[in-house]
Amino acid sequence: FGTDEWWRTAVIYQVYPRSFADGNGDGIGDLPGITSRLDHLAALGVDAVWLSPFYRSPQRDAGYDVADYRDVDPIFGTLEDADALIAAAHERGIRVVVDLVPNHTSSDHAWFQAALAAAPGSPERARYLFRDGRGEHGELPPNNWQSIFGGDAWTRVTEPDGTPGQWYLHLFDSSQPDLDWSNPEVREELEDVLRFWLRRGVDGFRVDVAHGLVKAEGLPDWDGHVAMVDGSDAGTGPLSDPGAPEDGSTGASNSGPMFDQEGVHDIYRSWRKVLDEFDDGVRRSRALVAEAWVEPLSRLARYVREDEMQQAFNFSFLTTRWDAAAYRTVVTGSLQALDAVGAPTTWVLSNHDVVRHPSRLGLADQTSRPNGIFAHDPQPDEALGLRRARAATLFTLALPGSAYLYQGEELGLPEHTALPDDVRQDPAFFRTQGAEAGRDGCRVPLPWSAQEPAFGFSPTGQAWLPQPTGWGAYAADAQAGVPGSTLELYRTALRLRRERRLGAGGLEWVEGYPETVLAFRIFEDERSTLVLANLGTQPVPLPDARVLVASTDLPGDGTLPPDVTAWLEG
Ligand code: ISL
Ligand code: CA
Repeated sequence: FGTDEWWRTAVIYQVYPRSFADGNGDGIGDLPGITSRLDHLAALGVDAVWLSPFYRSPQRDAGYDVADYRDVDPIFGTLEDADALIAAAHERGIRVVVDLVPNHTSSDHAWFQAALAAAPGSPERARYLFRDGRGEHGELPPNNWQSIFGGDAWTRVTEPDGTPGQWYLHLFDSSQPDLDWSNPEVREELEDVLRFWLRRGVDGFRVDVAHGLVKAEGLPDWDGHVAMVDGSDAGTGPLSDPGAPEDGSTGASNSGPMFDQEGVHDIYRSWRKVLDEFDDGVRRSRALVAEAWVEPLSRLARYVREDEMQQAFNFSFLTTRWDAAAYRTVVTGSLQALDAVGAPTTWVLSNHDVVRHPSRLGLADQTSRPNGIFAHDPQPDEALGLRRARAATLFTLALPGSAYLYQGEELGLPEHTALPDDVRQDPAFFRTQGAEAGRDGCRVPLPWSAQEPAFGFSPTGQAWLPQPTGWGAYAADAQAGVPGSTLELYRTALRLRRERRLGAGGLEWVEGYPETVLAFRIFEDERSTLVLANLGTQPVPLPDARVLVASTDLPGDGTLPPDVTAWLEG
């Protein structure tokens, strides 16, 4: 490891533990499974992994409902397995970022169980947001907030004496009670959790719902928009169209009294001090990355400061239409917003909450669902989607800053659009009464081998979600070493990105190409790389320069076909 600020240009690969690799054959991915597949990540050429939650949890929201922040859930393994994974990753020069879920605990957490057993007004209740209901008998929720997964954001408890009692706030599922971050005990406990994992050697934290921890004083009613996980709008009362932000960001942000309150920044400043305690001068800069659905990007940039977080996810590409002007706006807006605070931006095309980008980009109508979750109906054009996805990946990996990859995108995996309702597990699906397909379709267990049971995901052939037939064609062993495969494209792109230090480069737009072509140069040291992405419908002539890599085989007639990106010398 170098002593540099590694996160500035890092390619960070998201592992979703339950779907990555199953070591013990119960059909659920686990930590030993991840360790056994680290060579895949080393060969891919990523700088770090981000592990979605593997802590003790009833798994009602796939681990984003933590019952014990200091232990590994038995389905994923043990603390020793976590130590072994961290050590094995470090041996390969791969840093490890873990997920921290500070906005809410699981309702199974000892604190919440104690709160239920205690009286209103007790210190046990004061760690969460318990309030008396409105109405004559307290039968109405304390305010009108809606859960991001659908329905009221409040659930009423039965008091220990058997009478109907107070309500508690949950921005997500009712099994995810929100913590009260104005309580010093909550702050101390989570800082101690940071230290617990830092002592085990992690290199950083991805902070879940980073914009949500602090709520407006008095928890006032709100008649604005709540952008739901499905991209629809759960706003109560009169809706005003917020319009598309001018910097091209998602339009799917959360705003209102439950999000992006000034007080959150104070929390992250003290976290940063905790991380800096562990600055060893070798693996310097343990990093914090905010998952914050905040806009405009200038507002997001406020999470990324010298004394705060190093990164925030830039979700803009999740909602960008296949249109060169739209991408140009996002690139320019993102670089400007983050340059202003002296930090690199991040680029995200897929994650465990949104439709995989090969499917998203194959949809006829890409504008209707800002957060990318399918209704049951749309059927993407998978061939077109994959072609565009490869082009999108290639120009994204050339951009200055840090890039996040979601497991399976290096295999070109599409969304599983045909999961039967009775196997779905996402609470967002259940709480919307199945009106939306939910997020299971991007969480299907990975195919490692075309030949083995469960495509090599599990030694027994079990898989917690069924894999589509035909998944074998995407298997890692079917693509490794095959020229033109998506896996080889990713490997080549990451190798060139590292060799040519693209993430650290400066971007300059190149004139003289049609409007429908993204054309830019990345300058690094004395060299430059020309990137051309054809988002139009006609081939365009290529300049007379050596092609370093192209997202799809070039025809050899000196043109760049539609839906293809190429990197060229100079
Ligand atoms: O409201 C949103 C967008 O408008 C959501 O994207 C929301 O901010 C997001 O769903 C938060 O996601 C994270 O926390 C959730 C968990 O279910 C997700 O998997 C996780 O990524 C609750 O912990
Ligand atoms: Ca397992």
